[in-house]
Amino acid sequence: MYGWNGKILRVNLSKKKVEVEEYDADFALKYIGGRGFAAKILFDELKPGTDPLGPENKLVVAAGPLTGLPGPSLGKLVIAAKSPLTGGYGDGNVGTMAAVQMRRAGFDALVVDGKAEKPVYIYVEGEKGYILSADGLWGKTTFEAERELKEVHGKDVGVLVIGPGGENMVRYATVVSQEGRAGGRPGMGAVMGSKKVKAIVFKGSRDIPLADPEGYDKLAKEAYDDIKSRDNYGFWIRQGTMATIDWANENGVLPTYNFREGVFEFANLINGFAMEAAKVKRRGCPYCNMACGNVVLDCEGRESELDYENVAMLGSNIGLGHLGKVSVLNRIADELSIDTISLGNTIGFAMEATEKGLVKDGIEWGDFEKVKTLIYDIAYRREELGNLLAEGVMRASQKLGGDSQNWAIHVKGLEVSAYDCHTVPGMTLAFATSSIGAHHKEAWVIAWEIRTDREGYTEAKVDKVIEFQRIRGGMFESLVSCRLPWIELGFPLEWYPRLMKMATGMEVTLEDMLYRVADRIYALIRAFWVREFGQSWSRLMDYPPKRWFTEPITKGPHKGKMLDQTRFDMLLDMYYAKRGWDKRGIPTLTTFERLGLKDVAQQLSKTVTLTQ
Ligand code: PTT
Ligand code: SF4
Repeated sequence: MYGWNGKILRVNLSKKKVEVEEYDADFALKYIGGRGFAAKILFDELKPGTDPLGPENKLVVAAGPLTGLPGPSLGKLVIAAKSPLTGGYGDGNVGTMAAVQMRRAGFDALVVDGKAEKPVYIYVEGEKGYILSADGLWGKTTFEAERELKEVHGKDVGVLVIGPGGENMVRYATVVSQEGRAGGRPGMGAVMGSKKVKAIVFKGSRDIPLADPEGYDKLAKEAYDDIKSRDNYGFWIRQGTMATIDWANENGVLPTYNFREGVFEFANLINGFAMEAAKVKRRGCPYCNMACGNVVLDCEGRESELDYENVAMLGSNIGLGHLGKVSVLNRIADELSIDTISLGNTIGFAMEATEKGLVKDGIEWGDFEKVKTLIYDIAYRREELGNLLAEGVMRASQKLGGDSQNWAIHVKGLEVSAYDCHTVPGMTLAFATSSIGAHHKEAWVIAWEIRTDREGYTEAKVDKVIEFQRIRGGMFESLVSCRLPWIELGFPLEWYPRLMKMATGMEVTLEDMLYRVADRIYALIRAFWVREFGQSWSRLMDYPPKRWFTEPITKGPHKGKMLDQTRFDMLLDMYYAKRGWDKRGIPTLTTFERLGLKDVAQQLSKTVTLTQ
């Protein structure tokens, strides 16, 4: 094979065993890489009911056939496992040298199984893997640990690392790299911590075998030039995702005060221009020529890398209108390896619970000093409130009771990311049907929706959600490649099959990737969820937070508006029908067969009755 290395490294920590497994072209073409590989491995190898924080869960780090090649924004990987936050399939995407070095070390994926007796880190080099002692590293922040590992193994190694949040199994602990890249919102860092793995270090030295290396280089150069010639390139380089603060506020979708409102009175103090004033440098993922990591100095004089989601969730959503302070919270979250989205969502929830008297001596809106302490309490699971919030908003609301479940803003247990949906039914459907819980990474239809027909409940919106899920959740997550060149600068999708052809020698068309591979991955992930929840699975799992249906927005241009439950249900029915899923949201036998997943259907039918 070309493009793919054809090898997966398997590390069993309980047995202290490391093995190399080979896979063939059929597997590669059916699942491509990244999320496709991870979903297949987790469905096939995890028994239903596996404890996500137990040794039987598996952590999969997976790349795709283009990952690690010089070329537009190809330095990313997927990290996946059964999620301790949701109980379903979980994954995240990180841009990191670890992606490049894993591929250059000869592997397309790493699967970690079992649990170490004492803290360890996994070191991969020269087509081999080693389990090494993490004595002296455990307890350190992600920044400290990565620096120490680089001192030992060299500054060019790729490192995936957790901090105290992951070690203490905060259910939304993430995995961090390069002091400002993070991935795995649904608790992938907690899974690493449960296995006592502090870090995974990759060092590569070989070239990835390509079908046409010269042709590939020429094409990649043209692709880079195309990106640079795009109209929005200059502004993107200046603000990156931070420009979204103004856009979201102007359009009334900036999450504010625990998703009660869509506009924030201090938005101009945390927007892209405020960021530009504090910016000291720009960083990015490997091989990216539109690097968007905006590094600012926070108000403690330390560097912090900002993105829209971080700032919205730790800014407007918790009532904090001061970018320097938001930057401190963001940097601490990275040091401790806690997902900023779930963190800001959960803290916003705690502030509302305090306001409503459900939490005594809790925390007020915008109280920076108290939030800072609370983040450490969450990471170390100390104090009652810290420990409660470390469980995530779904479990916290179940424990607090009252009507708090109505304003616990999550889907399937994953906290909603930074878009208020009181007035955007299409984006609501996107959150509801995302394959890991409420994440915007798959169908970010909101900009299109606001531009076209904001409040309509239309078939066009269902089509758009599915189209974006195919492109973003299917193609980009399996390739594995950054989607921002396409979504932000209009870099055409047609480049990817061309690059694939040069790299792999295989003719994989866009149609194949979107209508076969992507749909297959969605059905497979859905099967994983349904198998886990068994008889208790129902379409209610795909319902968005109650707040958006029951409490209208009270401020801004959309004052008085909210969603309509009956019409949302109609959208959901339409979505299921178009996907070939039944009214419970379960793929039918015909759908599984059409996607080459007969074996999955057989497995799943042991748990639930499948319809024709
Ligand atoms: C992603 C989610 C996002 S999405 C953001 S900011 W965004 C938050 N970033 C966090 C962070 O930082 N630190 C932290 N402790 N927690 C964080 N949680 C949040 O995680 C990121 C970019 C961004 S910035 C986005 S949109 C795009 N995401 C991509 C994706 O998902 N897939 C893909 N093929 N390409 C993507 N390109 C863009 O990458 P999750 P990164 Mg991230 C510090 O992880 O779990 O997927 O959630 O990867 O390397 O940091 O790049 O406005
Ligand atoms: Fe990474 Fe940003 Fe480049 Fe995407 S555009 S690869 S997120 S630096």
